[in-house]
Amino acid sequence: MQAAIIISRPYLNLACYFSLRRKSGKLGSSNFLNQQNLMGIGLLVKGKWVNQPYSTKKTEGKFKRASSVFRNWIGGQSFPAEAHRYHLYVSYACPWAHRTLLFRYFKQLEKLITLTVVHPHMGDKGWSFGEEVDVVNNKKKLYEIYLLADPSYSGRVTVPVLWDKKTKTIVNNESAEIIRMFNSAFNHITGNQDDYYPVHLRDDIDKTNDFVYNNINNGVYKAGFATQQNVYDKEVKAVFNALDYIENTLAKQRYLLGNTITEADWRLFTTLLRFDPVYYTHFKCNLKRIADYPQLRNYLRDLYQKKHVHKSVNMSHIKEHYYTSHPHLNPSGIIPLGPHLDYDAPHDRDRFG
Ligand SMILES: N[C@@H](CCC(=O)N[C@@H](CS)C(=O)NCC(=O)O)C(=O)O
Repeated sequence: MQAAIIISRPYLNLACYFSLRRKSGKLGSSNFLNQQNLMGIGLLVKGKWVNQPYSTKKTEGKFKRASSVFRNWIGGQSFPAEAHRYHLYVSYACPWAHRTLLFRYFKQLEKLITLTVVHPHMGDKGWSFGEEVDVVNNKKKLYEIYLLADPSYSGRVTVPVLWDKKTKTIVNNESAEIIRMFNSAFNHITGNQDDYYPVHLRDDIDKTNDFVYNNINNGVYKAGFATQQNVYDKEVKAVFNALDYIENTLAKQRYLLGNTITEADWRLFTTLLRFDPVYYTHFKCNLKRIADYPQLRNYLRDLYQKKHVHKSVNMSHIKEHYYTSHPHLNPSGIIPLGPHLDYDAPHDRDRFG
């Protein structure tokens, strides 16, 4: 009976379902399953934290990601590229934040741009620093950093965040832009000229990014957070159509844009890495695993084995975050033990040179 309720109107009836279970004594009083956690993640409204999960009420069961709010650029007069001035807040779990971690390593910015990693569990009041000390602002929760930048901020409190220690504000909280800045803004300081967004490939990179973002990076979220069967069906099919398309491309060339590794590869990488351990089960993207695609599984290993990439990957954080932070998807909070993955296994991509 209760299962029928949850299947017919899953999201709206969660609170009701759990309150019935609690009254009937079937639900323990563990920290994980308390009422606040059932409310899920929240956001800031005019500077006040409001417990409010992503709602699909007005979007016919579809998950719509909000746009990032802080969109300043390093390199101009307000935010010049300077060593030791900027700080990055990330989660190891988040695929968007993961991009910025990768570029911080690739572009030798570790000594110039300091780092704070949030706790893997995103619970009541969103991301927190857990045991990690926020050495820059000495706060406990990420939303407090947003309030330092704008005391009346309204919006989601997301990672990554690029913080300016000098003016004490958020420069930018959009990963796609942060990696572009990291790609070139500090070149004159580091001497590192590696370019993941070369001028002659920009149009193609932008088109590929759009395709990968809509169908794969954000596609898995649209499938996983859908609250209507027809929406889920459509989104999952879009994910796998896109993966099939890329599988085809990668049968002919080493990387997405040919033989040059670009930003587009790294943006795809962070989703592929999480696919089999998380999205396949947690977001129900289970028509195939990446391990079932001969090109994609080798491509994933190829990228994983590039210099610095290991340092950016924390699989236990990834799994802990997803499986414990979305109680509407995984009410028990149990983290699956498998699958056993070996991204260090040999790959066949050298055949393209
Ligand atoms: N557009 C943003 C998206 C960042 C994002 O959604 N991050 C997630 C973690 S994977 C988050 O912090 N979510 C918290 C929330 O939405 O409340 C970017 O790419 O930087």
